[in-house]
Amino acid sequence: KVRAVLFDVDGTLADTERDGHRPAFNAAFQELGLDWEWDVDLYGRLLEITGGKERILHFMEHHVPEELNRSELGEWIARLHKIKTRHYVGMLESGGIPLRPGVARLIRHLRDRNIKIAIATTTTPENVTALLKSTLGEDSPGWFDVIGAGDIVPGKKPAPDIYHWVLDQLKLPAKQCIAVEDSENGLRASLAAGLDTVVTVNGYTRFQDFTGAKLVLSDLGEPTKPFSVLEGEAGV
Ligand code: XBP
Ligand code: MG
Repeated sequence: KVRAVLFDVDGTLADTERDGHRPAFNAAFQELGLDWEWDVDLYGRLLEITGGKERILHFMEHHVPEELNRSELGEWIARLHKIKTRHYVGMLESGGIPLRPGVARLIRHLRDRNIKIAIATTTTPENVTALLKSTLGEDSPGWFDVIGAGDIVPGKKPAPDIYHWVLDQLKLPAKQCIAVEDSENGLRASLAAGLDTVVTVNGYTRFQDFTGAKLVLSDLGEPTKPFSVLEGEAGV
């Protein structure tokens, strides 16, 4: 019996990467007077590195190695990333990013059946709360039994750390839970934690390797008409 569903955030709950995180990184670069610009293709490649701070460091190593000479590099990246988070949260607060199809319905369905819901993500905690509040309402972060996000674990996805942490907090064995992911990195993390996983692909992830997933879907679906109408038409 399924006791809990663990949701990834970016790419799974909402299409946040291309038109959310990416422009927020670019706005932060601009604010610090850097002439870096992450276009859609480059960002797709950079997504291989999970975690915003880790992604910035990787970009610097490969594209602007001379910038690595900055003193206190770690602190400087953290400051740049804070600016990025401010831009991203601002975007969410102005209602910029909707949930993907079927997400709100599935969450409602699980809550109605007393199945626990949780978040297991690499993104920064503020980003998660801002997304949930702006799409599902002010009190929605409280619907989740556990929210695992960001730097609370040492290893980001594809390491299973965040899933282990969330399962620990839930006090449930992996076998009684399901993960919902959108990417190969996310799937590697959930599988390594022993979770059966449903993958909902998006523009950046659809050609990735989802070997081991229980199910790979284009999205979580939304009926084109209310269920009552569909049932009437089917003569149920
Ligand atoms: C996706 C990530 C994050 C976001 C950016 O996480 O790897 O790094 O791209 O967010 P997930 P931050 O799919 O696990 O939700 O800049 O806050 O890291
Ligand atoms: Mg994801």
